[in-house]
Amino acid sequence: MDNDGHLVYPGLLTSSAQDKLTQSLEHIHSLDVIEGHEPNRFSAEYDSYLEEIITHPQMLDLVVKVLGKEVRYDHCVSLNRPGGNSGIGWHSHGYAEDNPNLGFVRIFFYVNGFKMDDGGLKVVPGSHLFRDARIQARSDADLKTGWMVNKHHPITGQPLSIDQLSVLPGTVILVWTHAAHAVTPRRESSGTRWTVVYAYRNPGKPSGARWISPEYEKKHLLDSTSPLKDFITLY
Ligand SMILES: O=C(O)CCC(=O)C(=O)O
Ligand SMILES: [Fe+2]
Repeated sequence: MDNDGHLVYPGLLTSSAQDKLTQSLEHIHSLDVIEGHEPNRFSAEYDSYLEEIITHPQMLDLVVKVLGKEVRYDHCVSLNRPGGNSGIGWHSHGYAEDNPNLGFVRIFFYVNGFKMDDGGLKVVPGSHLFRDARIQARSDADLKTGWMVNKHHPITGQPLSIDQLSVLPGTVILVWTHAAHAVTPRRESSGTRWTVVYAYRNPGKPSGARWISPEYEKKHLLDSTSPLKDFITLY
């Protein structure tokens, strides 16, 4: 995770979790968009199964392994991509550029997986180490001749390169928020790629992506009997 900027757990989600997640994501997809309360951006507030995952013991165990004990929940966004979806160009996200001790991790649940040329995630190993919140390019060629030019992996010394992933259904992928990433278009003939992302961070700086409604913020996600309550403050 720290060398590459991402970590893939192939087929980690059980088939029952995959089924429930698909139902939840179909539900989110079917809801009307209300200005300021877009269901896809506030997915956990619209679906109790998606909400339960924020504090699932295995999820928090994973988050604590990556970020340490001081963690905050940041957002839960559905990233469903129907056939014909255009994907997204190269970009990174920002958080605490001036303090490498503050981490921000995105945990993607690729419920029905993807192929590299069909709604597939692309990454640049080592790119997260530059902590650059402004990486942007429309194509692989633009990234190679632009941001990547003359850059080497700060740990291995190798020239940076693009990794095109293909993953099984039920795959979970962790990505440090500053990593360069992009998504290939979904083929017209393919069904919807069902995906949800959970983001967590170390507290210390304001987060630009913190899609939590003021009402939801008042809700106690960990009940008073949870052993995790003593060391995790989710908000
Ligand atoms: O849809 C995806 O696979 C990734 C979307 C993305 O770039 C993000 O959520 O940060
Ligand atoms: Fe992104």
